[in-house]
Amino acid sequence: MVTVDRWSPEEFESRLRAVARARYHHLHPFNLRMHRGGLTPDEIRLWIINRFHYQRHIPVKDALILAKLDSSRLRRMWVRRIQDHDGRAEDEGGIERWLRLGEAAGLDRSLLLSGEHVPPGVRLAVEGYVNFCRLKSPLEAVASSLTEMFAPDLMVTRIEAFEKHYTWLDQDGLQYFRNRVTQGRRDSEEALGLVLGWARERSDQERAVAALSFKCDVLWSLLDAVELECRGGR
Ligand code: PQQ
Repeated sequence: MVTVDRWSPEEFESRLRAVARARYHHLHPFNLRMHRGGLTPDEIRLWIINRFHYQRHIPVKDALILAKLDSSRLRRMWVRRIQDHDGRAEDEGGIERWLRLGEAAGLDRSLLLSGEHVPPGVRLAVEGYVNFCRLKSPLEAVASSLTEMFAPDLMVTRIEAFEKHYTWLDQDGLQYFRNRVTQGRRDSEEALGLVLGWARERSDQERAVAALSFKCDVLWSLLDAVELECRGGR
């Protein structure tokens, strides 16, 4: 029987980072265009509407992960993510802050909440992520969140781009991104610790890398669908 050596923790972590470095959506043409100031106000609005569809499903997928965790310590850790998005009261949390981002861009919150203007490609990408977390092991579900290792730097780039190029948008609306810089760093450090500790075999490590790769595809496909909408849709 051939046994395959487990990667050292350093090798495993560097393989995870390499996947995200090469395939995360910071390289997507839509994001590159956003960062150099090339999006029209309507394209920014379309992106906000479509990304809201992603945002509103994050606490749903986190609840599915929560249900897989078998200790109070882990559930306490993970439930905080749901509170970060849903808030502890009606007018708090990331979802509320994203609705305010929409308002800062001149979009009524009822439009975002209606789910109108969300094309099939975005719906499928988001549903793919939620179902992945519903059906896969805790290791794979948590590993798929590790795109967040790269999200804080992207948020910083995005804030700078909005401050420079999209000054027509009320800058108070950027609070969502400002909060995510710290939340994303903390969330990804916690998730990385779990993934490094749980992956005991080389096959687990490979599954974790594949899960992260899948999540990069989700984010990439979402922006492909937004880009298609910008060009007039299907
Ligand atoms: N990813 C998660 C996750 O997988 O649990 C949660 C979030 C992300 C967020 O709350 C985000 O705001 C977020 N934002 C971006 C972005 O705007 O580029 C990316 C990601 C990500 O990498 O998955 C998340």
